Amino acid sequence: MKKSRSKSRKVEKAAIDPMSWWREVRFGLFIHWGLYAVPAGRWKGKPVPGIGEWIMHRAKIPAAEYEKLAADFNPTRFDARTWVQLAVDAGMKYLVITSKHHDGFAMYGSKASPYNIVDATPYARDPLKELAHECQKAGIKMCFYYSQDQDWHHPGGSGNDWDYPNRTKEDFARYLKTKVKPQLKELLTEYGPIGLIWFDTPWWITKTQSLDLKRYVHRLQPNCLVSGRVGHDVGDYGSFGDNQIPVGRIEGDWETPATLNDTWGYKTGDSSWKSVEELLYLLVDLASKGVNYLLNVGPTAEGIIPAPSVERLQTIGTWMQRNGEAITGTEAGPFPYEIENCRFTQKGKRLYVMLMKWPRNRKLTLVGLKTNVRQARILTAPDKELAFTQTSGDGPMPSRLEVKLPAKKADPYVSVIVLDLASPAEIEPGILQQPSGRIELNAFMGTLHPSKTGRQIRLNPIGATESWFTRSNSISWSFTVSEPGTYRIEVGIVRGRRQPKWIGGHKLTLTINGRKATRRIRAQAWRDTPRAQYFPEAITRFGTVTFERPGVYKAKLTADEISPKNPEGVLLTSIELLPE
Ligand code: JFZ
Repeated sequence: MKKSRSKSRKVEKAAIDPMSWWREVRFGLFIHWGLYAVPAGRWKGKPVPGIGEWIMHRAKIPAAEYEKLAADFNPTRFDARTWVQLAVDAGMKYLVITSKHHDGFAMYGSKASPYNIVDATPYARDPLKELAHECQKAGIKMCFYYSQDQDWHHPGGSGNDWDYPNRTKEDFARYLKTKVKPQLKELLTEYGPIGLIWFDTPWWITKTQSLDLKRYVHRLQPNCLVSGRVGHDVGDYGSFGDNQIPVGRIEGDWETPATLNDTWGYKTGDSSWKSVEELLYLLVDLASKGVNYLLNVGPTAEGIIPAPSVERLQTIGTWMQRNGEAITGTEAGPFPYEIENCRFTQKGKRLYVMLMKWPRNRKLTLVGLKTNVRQARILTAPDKELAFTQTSGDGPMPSRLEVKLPAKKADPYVSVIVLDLASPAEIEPGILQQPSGRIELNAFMGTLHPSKTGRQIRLNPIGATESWFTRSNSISWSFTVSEPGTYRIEVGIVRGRRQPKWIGGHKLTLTINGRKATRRIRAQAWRDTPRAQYFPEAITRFGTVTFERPGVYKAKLTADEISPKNPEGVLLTSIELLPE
């Protein structure tokens, strides 16, 4: 997978690693709140498609018209303590709120621009000051989202081509100097200690300007982190795309921003709320991969967080109060790949096994864990030891652990089994056949064979292939079969970040155990993964393969034709071999 991006920043004054709190917390509250909550997804009586905070852009509303919304923005029902308590009760340890989104409106009392909630609205109070105070009292980190690049109200900001079609690079540099840096200085000198600045959409900004902003933030508050979207990979940690989730454990420090429905800013019409199961599954999935989960709410123009958001966060909080030990302060699990129905985190010699569904056979079966288990318990029933058997690996048969489980699942949503080990978990290397018989050839577990010239196959941040545009690139695997037999072959191709919807069309050839199968990539079925809602993975069936005996086998995937319609090339996540 992509090499670590977290560069340990040499900060003379900071005695501790500024990243340490961030790695500890794992779970934060994102808040998108601004003038866009007033129209709430409708303009001139008509619904405006897309995410709510983009209404000015989607409806091409002139800045002179949009700014009149300020006169109607009076969130009298806002209560900072209520919002912060919601985060605390949900087990969230940092709060990131929009101080200025792309519409250019500052949600705090800014002297650098009169276009702000204190000077331009009847509310005339500074909600971020009140939130900062409540966060400090509650002991959670106050953080600010700041759109450093897009600013649809400023002639120098990017993104508003309908009012400012002739904006130049010099205008943009002036915008950074006269609005962005003065506002960052206000946010970093008037609101107490700030955990991080969440920059966004680095479209126009140059690498020099990104580095300058990062250094500016660190000069004002050496321990304040800078998100990956400051641009040009110079952030203190990596930011995935919205709702983007890696396909396996990932090196370095990464965060996934995610919505509870399909919008960040409030929209009256968006009721596509995710279920608590989905949200908890994402929490444990991301924690198992060492990724922070920044989950968003979009408050109304009155200052109220919508009830469906509150209900979900409260239910997550109940789960966190019982099981949070498996999330907060843990590291990514020891398995580099996803295991069906299980996600893992670890802390020293303690391994947390998080079960999405309670096994019908009342057994937790794991293969590949080399380390001896000393004790097995249910996290929420620590006094009751669970019986287990453990066998070491022998040739093509990997080590195997079986833990006997009670009939009743430990939690209505995700149950946590604690394994206390003789030493920190050690995993058998390579691709192992799972207890269900499934063998998964993940792209990030394969060997890439880049072409000698031209664009070369590589892994993208989520661990799928990208930049695979020519036939001279390929990928191969070596894997262990424990159970001889015949297996269905399913190739998974995911939607790319720059594609409005999933695109197939490639013609690929798989050579496995001496047989070749060539297929045109199309969506014969869809994989059920945590990524599916936003990044669907289509399955193309490549027939079957038979293994006569246990042992190590090889596979290679080559491209005969690559569809030019796909701007990111062949986006392979994995090939699954499933028992017939
Ligand atoms: C950006 C904003 O435009 C949006 O309004 C919201 O604030 C979100 C959290 O961030 O949207 C993005 C930015 C980057 C990607 C996708 C949406 N990306 O990299 O795929």
